[in-house]
Amino acid sequence: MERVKRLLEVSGLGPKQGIVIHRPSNIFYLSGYTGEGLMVVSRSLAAIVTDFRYVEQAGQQAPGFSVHQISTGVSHAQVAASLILGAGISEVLYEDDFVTVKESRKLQDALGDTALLPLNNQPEKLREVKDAEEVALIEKACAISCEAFDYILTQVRPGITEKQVKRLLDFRMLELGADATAFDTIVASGPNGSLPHAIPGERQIEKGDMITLDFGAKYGGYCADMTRTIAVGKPGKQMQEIYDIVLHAQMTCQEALAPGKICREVDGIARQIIGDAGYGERFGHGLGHAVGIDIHENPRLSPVCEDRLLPGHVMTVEPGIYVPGLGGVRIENSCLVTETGARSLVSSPRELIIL
Ligand SMILES: [Mn+2]
Repeated sequence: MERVKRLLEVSGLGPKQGIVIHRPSNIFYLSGYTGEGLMVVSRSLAAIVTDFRYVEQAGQQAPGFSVHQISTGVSHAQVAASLILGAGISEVLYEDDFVTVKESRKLQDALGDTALLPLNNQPEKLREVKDAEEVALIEKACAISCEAFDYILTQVRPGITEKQVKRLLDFRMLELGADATAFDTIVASGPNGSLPHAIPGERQIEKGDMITLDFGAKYGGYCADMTRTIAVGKPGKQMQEIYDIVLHAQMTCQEALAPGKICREVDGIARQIIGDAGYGERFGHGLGHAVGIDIHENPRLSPVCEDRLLPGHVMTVEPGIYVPGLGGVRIENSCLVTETGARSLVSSPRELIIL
């Protein structure tokens, strides 16, 4: 309930105001509940509205919350509205960037004169700074991912397909205790490496290929995110050169992470290094993003993000260079910003591994 209290504080919620949460990651953050439904909180309310399938689960996962079951002909919106109206609330904040138009109309219909106003991502703002418990879960997710990476190095050889590599990597993460993969694993070999978000296919790995593996385990509801580009046999001269540039950019930017730094400026370091090396046009995405319950969270290490880094931010640092027809390199660590600097939660070596 501590997180709900903080949400009420940061939102400056008055006694006649309430908050309805629909986004599953926010519901999980605030209560621990992972099922379907919605949440209502106010100075006097902490409630989960769900259907028969999740009533028992909600009671177990979200102690301190009352659980309200919808019934035939009575929707989530109607149950939420009756709780809100019963508590004398006249203004409701909701996630206007998530709730569908149809659902918000249902809610407004059920609320009558009660105003619906945007919540302005207050829960997501709280989620930016991770507490020790959250960091421990991300660290565990990263440890599982690193161990799966060690394993996959023993499996990759000429003839194996991208899809087979993905399957082995995913299966190993699950064997090591992952709840799931944090996102769809990327395996991009040879020329496919120029696609930053390549979909693993039937291409067989060949001697001389570089292979980009972007993956992460999910553990206790939290995501890991790491990328390594490895080589099978000695790579060509240009790919080796690209690797060295990306490695230099990754190391320099990770070194630069520290509380007080402006996100845009850290991104700028990578853009400078890669630009000076002549590949500026081939690095078209941001340097990194925060990671937590969701794989992509704020703040972003992007050219436009003015946020300052804080202790407790977990940021990816993932520069890349992508050359169509040739291939690509990306190296990514998830890093915890500490009181004095930052440390990587990903321990796998970043230097080129040639199998
Ligand atoms: Mn990432």
